[in-house]
Amino acid sequence: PESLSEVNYNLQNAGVHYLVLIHDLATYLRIEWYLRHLATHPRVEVTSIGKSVEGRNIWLVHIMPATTCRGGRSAAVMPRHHQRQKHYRAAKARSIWLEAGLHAREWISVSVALQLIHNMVRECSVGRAVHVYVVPMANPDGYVYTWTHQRMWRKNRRRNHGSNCDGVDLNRNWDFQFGVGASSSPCSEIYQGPSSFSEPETQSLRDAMHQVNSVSKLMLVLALHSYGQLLLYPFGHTTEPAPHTPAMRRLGNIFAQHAKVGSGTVYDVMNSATGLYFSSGSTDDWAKGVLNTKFVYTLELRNKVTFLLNADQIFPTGQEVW
Ligand code: 0X9
Ligand code: ZN
Repeated sequence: PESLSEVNYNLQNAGVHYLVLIHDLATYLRIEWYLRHLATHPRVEVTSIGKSVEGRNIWLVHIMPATTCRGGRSAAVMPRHHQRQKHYRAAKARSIWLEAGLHAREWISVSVALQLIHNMVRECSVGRAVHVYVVPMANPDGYVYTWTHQRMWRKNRRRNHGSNCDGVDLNRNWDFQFGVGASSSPCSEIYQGPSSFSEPETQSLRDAMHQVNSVSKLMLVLALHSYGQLLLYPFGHTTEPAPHTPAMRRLGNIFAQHAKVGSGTVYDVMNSATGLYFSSGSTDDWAKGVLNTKFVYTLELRNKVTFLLNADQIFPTGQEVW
């Protein structure tokens, strides 16, 4: 996208007639195609953790520790997850969980997750001793709907029983302080659903996170959202400090400093109830309150005024998070 105007200019200058057939290739199908391609990499496993309301797969990308990785693709015989764990470490392995695209219209979060995956797979220096798990598109039905019907759709695509309004806010549907900072009205943008974990998307995420946490302890859970340039730490239902708040603040400030130095983008590091608004039933609060994960954040990406970013913002946003 950053060279689009230059390409247009050069084609016009050279008198070349051209026709734009596809305005943006970053569609749902294109992303699935990329994930299928990614699965052929020796350090990567791509699995479906479940299906959405409309039956789409929810993909989980597992990037294995890079302990024997020396760059390139030479490590073609690198053993898979279970074999690998016993030969490289006696202690329990550790892991990181990244979630993106839980809110349909927050496209930049999906793009950033894909960039992070790409960089991690390419660079051996990262993830030497940790398993990295990424769900790049946690709400595929909503994502597709924002391309085909309504750009500003937020929720999943549940047809709510007894209502003309569709969708459940998947970041209000988790079973931690369920219903405290959310709406019980199906027409609300922050509709919590009929009960906690009523939705297949949140059920799949919950089960996969439990599973990962039991095999390799989750040290960091990071939920990518937009917008606002905020790094939020739990909880959302209270301004009372969650466990490990000083540590979360310290690490959060390191992130913010580096983002600022790298690209000048200012991220504020705050408690989510203070920094944004009161809300509950979210991924981050569940990870902190139920899994007791030490480092938990919601990262509200660029920018500070709108969900709609110019295409030339995609790459630099990924870079500053990387
Ligand atoms: O409201 C949300 O779900 C998140 N903001 S967004 O604009 N992306 O919708 C913030 C969630 C922060 N975390 C908690 N409140 N637990
Ligand atoms: Zn969001």
